[in-house]
Amino acid sequence: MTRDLTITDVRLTPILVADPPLLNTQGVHQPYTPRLIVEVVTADGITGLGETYGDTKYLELARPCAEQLTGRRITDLNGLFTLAGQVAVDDSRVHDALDVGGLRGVQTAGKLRLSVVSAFEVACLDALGQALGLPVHALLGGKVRDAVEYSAYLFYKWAGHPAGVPAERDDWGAALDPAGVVEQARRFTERYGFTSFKLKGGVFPPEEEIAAVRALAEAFPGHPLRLDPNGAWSVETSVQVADALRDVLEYLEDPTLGTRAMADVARRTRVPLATNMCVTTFAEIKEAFTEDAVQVVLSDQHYWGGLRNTQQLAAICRTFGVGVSMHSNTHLGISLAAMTHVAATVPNLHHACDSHYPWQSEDVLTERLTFDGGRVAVPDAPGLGVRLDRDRLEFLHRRWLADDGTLRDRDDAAAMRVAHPDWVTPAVPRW
Ligand code: GKR
Ligand code: MG
Repeated sequence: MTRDLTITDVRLTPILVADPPLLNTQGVHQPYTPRLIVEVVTADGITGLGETYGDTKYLELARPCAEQLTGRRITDLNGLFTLAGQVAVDDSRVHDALDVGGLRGVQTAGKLRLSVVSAFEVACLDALGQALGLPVHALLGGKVRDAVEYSAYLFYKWAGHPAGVPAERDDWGAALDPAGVVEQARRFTERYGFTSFKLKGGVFPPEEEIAAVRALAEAFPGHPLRLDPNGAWSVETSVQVADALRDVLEYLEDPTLGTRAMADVARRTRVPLATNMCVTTFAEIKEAFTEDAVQVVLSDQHYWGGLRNTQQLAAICRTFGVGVSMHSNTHLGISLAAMTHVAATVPNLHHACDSHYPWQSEDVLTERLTFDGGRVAVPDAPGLGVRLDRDRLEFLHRRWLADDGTLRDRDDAAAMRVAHPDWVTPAVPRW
């Protein structure tokens, strides 16, 4: 039967999802965080799903793109880049500004466009897979593994959001010292079977974070450990931390800001350096690889522009003998499914991927994805292999509609000021 792959409708639904009070160097997560859910509908009535950042600037760009998608075919994936490139972006919103809360390096109009394209690309692939009866990984060339490994993403954390702030409760408790971090890690292993651990750092002075990683090493001997302060340290501090933890770290992630500083650190330690901040676009690869500034690049299908760009990045890393794995920011099951499909096709994926998913108690799917032994089984059902729960989507959208605008743009420093009115985003290097 011939399918009509023409796009007849595109639906964009901004939502707010519950997020626990996770600490990072800029502040703390808001009680609710924005995401954008994309639905691409074909003439045959097939609906493909995509997901990306939901802050206003993404939504403002996604809307005109969505309007122009109608009438195109879901197979025209390359055309998505051209289309997004033709839509004007208000540069004042993004130009050379450090990403607030997202901690993904410098924000540019180009990166913003790619983050929007990625959601449309995933939705088109989901629809195409359903039309052909093939899983997304098959459209990407086929899986080379049946399950994708993820690491436990540990955060310093308050027990709850500040009193009086509307928020969902979580049962993780506080984690503000080495014992709390180890306890959180234990719960991650009990609940999900993770065997490698990443601690989000840049929150407390480096000695305290070194102590937390040491405590993890003692509690989980031989397990891969990572520490990521999102560029909060000077070169000197980064080298000291690397020295202090050289026997237990799988890698140190973005200890300091910028390719030059990362290269300085890399020259002075044998601990591999990973990044989702200084190599975030194809244009940034040449300098970083020439300077040997990073040994592992953490891709993210959202800001790299989708699943096929992620494969291209992985191929470049393979060519230059640089490791590859995956970055995560607060996300739901559609993105986890997309990430799992593409990760399944990358032969040189030798590090467990990051995922915030265990922190997200809410989702828009009829069935949550699950971690078994720290792994997500690669779906073999047509498309992404996930289904939208329209009532949940509507519920989370109504929360977005009810918000007066304070939560629609992620701002971890503003969230911190609710508890600590004097808080200003720390200047870097912080230590
Ligand atoms: O969720 O606070 C967070 C993270 O710090 C996130 O914003 C980062 O983008 O997880 C990310 C990272 O690895 O840098
Ligand atoms: Mg990182």
